[in-house]
Amino acid sequence: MLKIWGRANSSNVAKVMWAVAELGLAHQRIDIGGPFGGTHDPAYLRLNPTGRIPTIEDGDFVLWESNAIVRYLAARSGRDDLWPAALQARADADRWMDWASTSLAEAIDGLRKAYRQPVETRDEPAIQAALANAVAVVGIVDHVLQHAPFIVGTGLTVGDIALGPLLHRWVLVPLDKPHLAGVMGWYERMSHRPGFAAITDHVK
Ligand SMILES: N[C@@H](CCC(=O)N[C@@H](CS)C(=O)NCC(=O)O)C(=O)O
Repeated sequence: MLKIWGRANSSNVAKVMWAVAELGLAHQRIDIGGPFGGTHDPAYLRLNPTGRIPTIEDGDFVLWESNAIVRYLAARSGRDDLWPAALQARADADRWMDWASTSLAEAIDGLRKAYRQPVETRDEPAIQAALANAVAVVGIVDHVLQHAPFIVGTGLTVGDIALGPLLHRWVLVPLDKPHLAGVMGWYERMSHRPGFAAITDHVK
């Protein structure tokens, strides 16, 4: 059975869990990382020398890096709708995966670091700067999603899956933020998918 190493509240593990749900794959997830520890145990480092999560074991095959895992699982299931077969649609979806892991993750993580401080060390100008940056970055996806139901084409792709946990964190940000109609419409539509709804129960 497919083994998935990583705690459920990790945004990168959540991508894999959403993919597994969409694909209907039997799996076993093992809590590791964060408060569970274990990511620097020699046995885990033999699977994943970065000491990060997620990692999967598919028989003898081991893979780490969440985006690569999501693409592998889609291809393994022959789902060329999820990881599009058409070259340009595939490149488009891949691009959103890369962008999510770099620009979007950086903006959301920066914002979370700024506001999740004890009251006495909260730096309000820094929070507002991080918020303005995040609004600009999330605004890039919002612009696309104002005119399209999914980030690429007319169906769910690995691009949406990579964006999902981070846009969920954006929605949870408890600050006075502008209403981004494209992102909020997408979020509402995704929430009807059991695989996405399940990850939002864990990722906070
Ligand atoms: N680029 C990697 C990043 C992996 C990563 O940084 N994972 C975080 C959790 S989201 C981690 O391992 N944190 C340490 C921990 O949970 O102990 C991927 O996409 O898989």
